[in-house]
Amino acid sequence: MKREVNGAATVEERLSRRSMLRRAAVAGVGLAAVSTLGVACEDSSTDNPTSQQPVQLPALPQPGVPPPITRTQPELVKIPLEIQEVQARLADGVGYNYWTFGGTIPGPFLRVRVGDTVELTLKNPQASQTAHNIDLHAVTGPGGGATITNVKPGEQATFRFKALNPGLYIYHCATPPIPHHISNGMYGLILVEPEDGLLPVDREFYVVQGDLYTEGSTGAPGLQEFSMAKLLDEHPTYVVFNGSVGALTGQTALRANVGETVRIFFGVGGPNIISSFHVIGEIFDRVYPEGALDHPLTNVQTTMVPAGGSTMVEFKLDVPGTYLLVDHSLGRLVKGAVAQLVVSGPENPDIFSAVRGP
Ligand SMILES: [Cu+2]
Repeated sequence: MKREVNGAATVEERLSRRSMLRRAAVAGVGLAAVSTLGVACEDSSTDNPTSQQPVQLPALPQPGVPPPITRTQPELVKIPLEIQEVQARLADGVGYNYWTFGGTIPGPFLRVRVGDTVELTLKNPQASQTAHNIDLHAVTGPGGGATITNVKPGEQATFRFKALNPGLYIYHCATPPIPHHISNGMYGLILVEPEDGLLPVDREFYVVQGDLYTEGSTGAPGLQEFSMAKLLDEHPTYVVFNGSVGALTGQTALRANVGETVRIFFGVGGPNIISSFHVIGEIFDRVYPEGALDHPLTNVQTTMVPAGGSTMVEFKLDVPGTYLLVDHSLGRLVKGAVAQLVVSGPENPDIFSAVRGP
């Protein structure tokens, strides 16, 4: 009996060592995120029963941010939203069957004004595999709209709500099993602007964190299946900004110039993981905690964002270079939780300069 136990332990140790090595390889790439971020795919065929050949799938497009609202009176705002279930890139060599609002993760940035009546139509195309709905946290009413918008493939539904409370709110699918729908990409942000609008800034960015659970381990190649067991254990395979590893890096990095003030609308779709949101090399001049727009904090390093919650941060850019947006639970960097903000412009040696390098 002892031999068997020891034998089993040895195999387990060996598998665990391999897994750690693979993760370390991935971590190396993660830490080199400034240049080439991506989860490297090491061949895991020897120890991973779900191992497959790498797949090269296109990345999902990135959603934009509509301009600030300039009108001073409430309106009826009609929002058509179509669900899209799409196969796309999760990481280098890794694919996933995403479920989305409008074909992007996060879904479209919805921007209305307090007092507006919103008429939202949710359409689920015939080609979909499953039913969906939408729960917007900006809604006052049962299910946040989910009870009215349950749409099977080929159906559509419309409901109206009055935006009573200004703030930055998550919306998500609430069809059971809800965390599966959220994990697959069904979340986004709706901004309800206060009557006087927001402070003017030079640029606005839209970033939402989410956690994914796949049968294969982090970086295991191929089209990966969803793992309910890992979701229930709250052991994500990936923690990402905007749907996939490296979605906001390289060609699709956030970009701004020295001297500009930027705003990041940041949400956590989850379904499980809370974010310690931080920008390496910057200090948030203003943080609007939990998406409450009334009373900003000033001079904040890291702000906590709950699952199903948001924050809005603003800061002025003084020094050029590449800044990393991270969840400061930094193990998640290895799982994809990093984006780049590339700042161009003249050096500012009064604020930052090397005196003597290595
Ligand atoms: Cu759904």
